[in-house]
Amino acid sequence: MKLKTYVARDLKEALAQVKRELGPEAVILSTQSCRLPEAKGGWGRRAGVEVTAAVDAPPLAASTDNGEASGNYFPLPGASLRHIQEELEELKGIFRQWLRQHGPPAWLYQHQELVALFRALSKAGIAEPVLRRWLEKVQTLLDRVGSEDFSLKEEALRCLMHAFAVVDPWKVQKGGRRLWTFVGPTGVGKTTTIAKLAVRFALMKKRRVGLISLDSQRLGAPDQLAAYGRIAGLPLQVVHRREDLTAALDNMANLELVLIDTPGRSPHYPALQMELHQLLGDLPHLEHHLVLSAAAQEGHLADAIRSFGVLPLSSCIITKIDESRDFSQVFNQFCQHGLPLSYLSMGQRVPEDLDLATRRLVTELFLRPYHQRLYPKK
Ligand SMILES: Nc1nc2c(ncn2[C@@H]2O[C@H](COP(=O)(O)OP(=O)(O)O)[C@@H](O)[C@H]2O)c(=O)[nH]1
Ligand SMILES: [Mg+2]
Repeated sequence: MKLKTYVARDLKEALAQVKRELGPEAVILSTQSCRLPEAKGGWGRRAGVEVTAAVDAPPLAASTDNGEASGNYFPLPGASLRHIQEELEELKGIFRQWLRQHGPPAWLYQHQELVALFRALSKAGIAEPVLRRWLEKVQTLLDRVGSEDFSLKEEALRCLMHAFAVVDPWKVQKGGRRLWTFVGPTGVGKTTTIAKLAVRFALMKKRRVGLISLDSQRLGAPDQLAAYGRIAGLPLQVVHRREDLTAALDNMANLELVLIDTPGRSPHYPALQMELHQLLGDLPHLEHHLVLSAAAQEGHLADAIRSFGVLPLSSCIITKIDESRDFSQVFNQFCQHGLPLSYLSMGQRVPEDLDLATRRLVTELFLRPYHQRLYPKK
């Protein structure tokens, strides 16, 4: 880390010095007013500003052997050097985290509203790669707009909103019937989400909806869906094998939307991929929606996306948002993965507690604790 203190007449001049010498990645550690030095030495009466800034030093030139490709600082001849290297990596991690949590880059200091947004993102738990990509977009935005007068904060938030994908599954396909399967771990809310969608599309949007349950392994599992089907007056078929599923889909050929419930499985279940493939693989016109709980750990989300990703996933539905205080894991995961979000479930009530995922809603959930400050009521 390179650390340096600059004294200038005002903040703008000091920041220009920082940027010139340390580059745009520099972070401001402190600013304070001071008296400017006089030409003949000593301190004069004129007020100035003292800025201390730091920048992450570039790695030392790597040695020619095994450390080079990975960007390691040292070669790895022995355990002690490896230990030092691990310590350095750890220190780098701590420094990066410090930067993410406390350090907007110097160039951002020209725009206090963006500094506030940077701090909110860091505190909300944004992942470092996501933050870095956002800063790149903001920098491009600033280069493009120059000194034009418009809401920088709104535009910078828009950059964040485009860091992940959303989709309205109904609108993806124009006309024709939709065959949606719901896959995911056990107990995440697949059947409940199907019930919410069934009631909405059948009773509120007056669409012709049918239900199929492949969830036949748990005792009483299809009963849950059957109960919702009865309330909404919808046809339900319970099937056990792929052949039965094809026949059931033929029987429902006149319906506009068929919602297919599947058995829940842990992403670590060894036979998961084979089972999914045998049951659903290559069946034409099926759109697979992965259902995941916001209360799950980030690693679990990543594992589920990977394991269920043997099917071509159309979207992900996030449930139990009401049970999770921190949306950053979901947010980071979907910024980095690219799988679009379609619906967000925030409670058990059928059909009320379900929303279409929009860019604004997802961003608001992520920045929930800073909502008042970032989205003041007009
Ligand atoms: N708090 C909360 N509970 C939910 C939500 N969605 C589903 N549940 C509950 O989670 C439990 C399991 O739901 P279920 O639909 O049977 O999960 P499945 O095994 O994936 O089909 C039930 O008690 C649901 O009421 C949600 O968004 N928030
Ligand atoms: Mg179920």
